[in-house]
Amino acid sequence: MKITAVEAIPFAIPYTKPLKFASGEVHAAEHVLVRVRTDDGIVGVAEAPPRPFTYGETQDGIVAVVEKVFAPQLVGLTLLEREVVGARLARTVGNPTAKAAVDMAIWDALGKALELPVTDLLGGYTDRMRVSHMLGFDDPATMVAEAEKMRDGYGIRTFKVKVGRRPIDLDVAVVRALRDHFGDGVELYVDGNRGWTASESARAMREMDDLGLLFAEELCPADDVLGRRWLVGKVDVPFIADESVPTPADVTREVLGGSATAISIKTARTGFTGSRRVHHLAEGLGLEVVMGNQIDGQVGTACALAFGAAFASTSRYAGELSNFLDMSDDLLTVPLEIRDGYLHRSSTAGIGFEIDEDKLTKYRMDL
Ligand code: MUC
Ligand code: MG
Repeated sequence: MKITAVEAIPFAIPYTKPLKFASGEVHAAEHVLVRVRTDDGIVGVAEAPPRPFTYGETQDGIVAVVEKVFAPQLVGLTLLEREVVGARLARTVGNPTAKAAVDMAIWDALGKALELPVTDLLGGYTDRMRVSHMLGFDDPATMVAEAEKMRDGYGIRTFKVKVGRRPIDLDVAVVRALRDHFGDGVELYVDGNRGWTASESARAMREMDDLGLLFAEELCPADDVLGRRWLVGKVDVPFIADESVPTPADVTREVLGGSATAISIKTARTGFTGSRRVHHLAEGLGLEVVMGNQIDGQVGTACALAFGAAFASTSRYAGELSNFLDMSDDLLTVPLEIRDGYLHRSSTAGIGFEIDEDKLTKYRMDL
């Protein structure tokens, strides 16, 4: 169970349909596959998605920090020393997705060593997650057509609508078109990625008052401290903090400061160890949580699914587990399959997927 190597492999897989939102857009999954090897021949795997517009990380930066900074500090530790791993990673500031991928690859290796699924090691609550699909910026008719395709093709009935554009009327028109088209047959919530001001957000939420929204997420910047607090006090649905809470300490600060009333848990940024801390913190504070998506491929989605299925509160609402549908290809030997609106978690050891080495060879960028 001793760690002998930590590798970072950059790869790129184009999206068939780019995702556009208020803080950026993504045209290709230019991610980093992290592999942890042990002296007994086990290989744990996870992926890090660089999101420069959210965390400042880049693909080259993730490869460098994993191979040059993290690997030398982790080689020689055992898979059971995960708190020591966490303490060593914490010596480096930032780099959330690089740290998360290392953490999850170690859990994957541990599950494989113990011959148990990571979901069962974490909490083993359920075998499935309901899926929510994220609708990126487009005109109302195109976004309705996209939602219809997801409902008809995969049974998905929960949609997170990207908002935060100007004029705000365009986004309001999209949400209204979705509600008009689907009636009460779908759940809708909105994510602004900090695109609006507090007062624009308040106006938009007022105009969408009759649309039965489930949540509102990061409508304006958390750094606009008083404006955000004012807004959250006015909104009568849970206000989800996402990119404003990359660590458990940020969750405490934002929630106690009145800037959030629910949390998006993203395994891509807090791994399994940090996400478990966020989950317990949310439970202690009495907050609802949603499993979020960092525009993950199938490796990252399998990680979010493995964690979400482990606990009651993380599997209560639909998790954002479908962005990979817009990728032209992926890395798994057995692709994830959304059926009747659900993803079933794997019951094999570890996180529960295998990498197709031919596909990795095709898409990796370092050979
Ligand atoms: C989301 O929930 O915000 C877009 C930007 C980001 O950081 O994550 C995605 C999805
Ligand atoms: Mg978000």
